[in-house]
Amino acid sequence: MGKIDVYPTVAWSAGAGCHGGCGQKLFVEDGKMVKIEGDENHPFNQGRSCPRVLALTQYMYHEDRITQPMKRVGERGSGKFEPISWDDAFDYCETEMSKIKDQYGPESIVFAQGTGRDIGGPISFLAYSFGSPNWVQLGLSGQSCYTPRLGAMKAVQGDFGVSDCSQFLEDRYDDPEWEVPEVIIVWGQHPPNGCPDAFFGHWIVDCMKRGTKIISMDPRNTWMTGRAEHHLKLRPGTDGAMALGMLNVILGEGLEDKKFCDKWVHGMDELRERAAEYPVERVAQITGVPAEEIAEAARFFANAKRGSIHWGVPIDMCPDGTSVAHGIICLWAITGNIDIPGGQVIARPSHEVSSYPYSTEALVDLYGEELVKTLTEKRIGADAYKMVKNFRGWAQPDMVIDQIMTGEPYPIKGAWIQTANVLGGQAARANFHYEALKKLEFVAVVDLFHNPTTMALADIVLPSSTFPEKDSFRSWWAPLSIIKKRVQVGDCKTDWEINFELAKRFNPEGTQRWGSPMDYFNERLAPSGKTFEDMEEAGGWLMPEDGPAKPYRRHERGLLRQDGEPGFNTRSGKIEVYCTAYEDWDLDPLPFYTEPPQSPISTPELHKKYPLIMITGARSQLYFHSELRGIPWLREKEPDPYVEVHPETAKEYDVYDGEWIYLKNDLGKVKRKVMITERVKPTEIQTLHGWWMPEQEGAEPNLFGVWDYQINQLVPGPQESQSGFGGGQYKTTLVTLEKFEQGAAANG
Ligand SMILES: Nc1nc2c(c(=O)[nH]1)N[C@H]1C(S)=C(S)[C@@H](COP(=O)(O)OP(=O)(O)OC[C@H]3O[C@@H](n4cnc5c(=O)[nH]c(N)nc54)[C@H](O)[C@@H]3O)O[C@H]1N2
Ligand SMILES: Nc1nc2c(c(=O)[nH]1)N[C@H]1C(S)=C(S)[C@@H](COP(=O)(O)OP(=O)(O)OC[C@H]3O[C@@H](n4cnc5c(=O)[nH]c(N)nc54)[C@H](O)[C@@H]3O)O[C@H]1N2
Ligand SMILES: [Mo]
Repeated sequence: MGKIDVYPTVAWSAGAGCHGGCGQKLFVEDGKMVKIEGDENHPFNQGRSCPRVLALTQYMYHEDRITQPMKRVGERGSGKFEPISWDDAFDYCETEMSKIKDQYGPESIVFAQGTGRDIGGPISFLAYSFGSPNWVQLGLSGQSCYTPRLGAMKAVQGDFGVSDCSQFLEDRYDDPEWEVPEVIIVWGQHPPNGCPDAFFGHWIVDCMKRGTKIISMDPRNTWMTGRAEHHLKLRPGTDGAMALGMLNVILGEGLEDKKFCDKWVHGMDELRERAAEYPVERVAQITGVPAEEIAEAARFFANAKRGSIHWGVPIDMCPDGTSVAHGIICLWAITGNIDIPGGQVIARPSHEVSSYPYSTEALVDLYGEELVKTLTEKRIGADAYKMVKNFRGWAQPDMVIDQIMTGEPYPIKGAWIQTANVLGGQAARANFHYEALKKLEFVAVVDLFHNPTTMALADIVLPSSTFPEKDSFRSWWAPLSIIKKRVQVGDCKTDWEINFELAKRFNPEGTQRWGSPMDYFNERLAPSGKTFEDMEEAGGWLMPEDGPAKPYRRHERGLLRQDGEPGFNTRSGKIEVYCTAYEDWDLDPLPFYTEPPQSPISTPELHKKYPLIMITGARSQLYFHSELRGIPWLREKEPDPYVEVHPETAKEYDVYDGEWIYLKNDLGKVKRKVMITERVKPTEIQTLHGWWMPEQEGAEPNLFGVWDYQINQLVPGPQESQSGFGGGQYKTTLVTLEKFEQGAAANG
């Protein structure tokens, strides 16, 4: 046995999936990772880890891992690929992409990513170097993952905000400045299972141990809801009405923080009028939660000295998700719970360093106003939606796929897909995406494994790396951390390395001031006064120092605005519950409620035919979206795609626990295994998304069984939100349940 070295790093991106940022210890022997453990010295996770990280060695050294560039040699979809050198791979991509650029213009290639991780930096770098404005989370209907909430926060309060679990303070729970929130509303998030958006789920549990009481807003029963003071089991997709009902109670009973509102809130009268349209009785009818429970929860929150709201992706997935988020922001704003200990803490990245641009301002900062402006003019969706144009440099996903299909107003001929399994999990209307993407002349996919997307579409697959194999850095809120390469697997390259090499070849003006990824890292890290190397010497991470990135009461101290005046970073300097930015973007400046496009109320006929409301994608600890189904330790614990069915419903449909059945609607049918449980209501079912079977045949038509198991075949689109953000019917699709013998085989 050789010597085992232990190195600290941070988990971000491939391996565990995750947006996290957990400190990890890598155990390396003779250049090979042999074990991984949570780093007890890291303030983010304080030694804790998740099953996905613990199984990392099985992932890194998996026999299916792609470790060389693979060029397609048979028909598309035939599964025939041959290894080629990196030089040949880059030449091939350059040639094919240049052909499309010369004939149709650079905007004719879309640059598609999946969820956050650390892909935003490298992929926008390549897109902007190539000259395409069409950077997109392809298939994510309504761009419904955090973008609606981020956009609403930026517009309404000028800054992002998160539940204060002491994460911005070096000594965490022991820091004398921190106070434990009296109450946290956990709204459409399940902390033990998913750590979304730079938030370590267990922080909520840490707060509970220190006295925090919970209000749970979740249609299902979960570990969390069982420990909540109030559990409001609302009908999926009705969160907008719930927020307005709670505002109605708080304002109606005078429970708002009047001093704070007088000084810091813009538009109280208008909000009062709007909330008056949502008396609890009306909201009870919409949400299915008894009026008195809603009123009690609203009082419980408003009467607490310190409260915050920790929220999740179902809010984005409501129709008009930006407006739902707006309503929820109003709740923490009018109760004066912002920028105080134990409240909603303003989230700025540590040392104001951001690794990738997540707002238009950040894009301009990186690539210059001229380039961003020129590209935005052609960005798909920017004309149709002012919020899409002005908030974030991403194209509108529903419009992108429609445009690929129609070629209007200009043709899309190629796709660069990196860190996304579009067909296997991300896209609603999965079959439509398949059909449209098949039309493309060139598709490159950068991934670590084959999956339905690589198999069906890729002309070339470029192998990327896991976090122990890469240099990168992470700055999403706190701490600012570096990710340091410790091992190499095969010929894999990091996303940064791949995109830099190609970007150099396309090289338009303005994006090539960096010679190497490390130059870019160091430029981005500069506001911290440290280089990548300095950071490494300093232990790998930095917590925020006094200034805009460190709580509390920054609005009073003039730390949030460019002009240095006290106030919030909005036009009026106040939190705009009546939102003037929304007014500019032709949106309702006040929160409102939209009924889901398919529901017992909006489509009663369809509901008769398909009486079950299907919630999809409540996160599993063991998987990350469509990833990790081939990892033995994880698959053993959750071997099959289950559907949660209430005992009464099981009785009604005459199905038993463990029975394979179809979930079905007008769009198709999908196989599931029944799990009888009181986790769900009789009117609802829940099933995990992203299922395909890596052990099955990959070549078409089977595509790893994706058409048997991919639930997004039943999820319709496109979204119908005012802002272009929000919606996507991932949590509100109507279906029925069918026994195998009643129907023919599943799709395809
Ligand atoms: N029905 C339903 N569908 C959903 C959802 C739902 O709740 N219900 N949720 C939606 C949401 S919120 C999201 S964000 C999307 C997520 O959709 P995706 O982000 O597309 O989901 P993943 O399955 O994680 O696919 C990522 C792919 O990238 C690869 N990968 C992982 N890390 C890296 C890396 O560092 N570099 C490279 N090059 N490749 C990497 C993985 O192997 C995998 O094939 O799914 C959406 N789909
Ligand atoms: N292990 C693991 N962690 C992950 C991921 C993963 O795939 N695996 N994915 C990551 C990504 S990209 C994301 S976006 C996040 C998502 O994670 P979360 O934001 O937590 O979202 P979900 O898991 O979809 O749903 C959370 C809870 O909301 C409830 N819910 C469903 N519909 C509704 C509704 O309409 N209203 C309300 N109020 N509640 C509802 C569900 O029952 C569930 O218990 O997790 C991230 N973290
Ligand atoms: Mo997401």
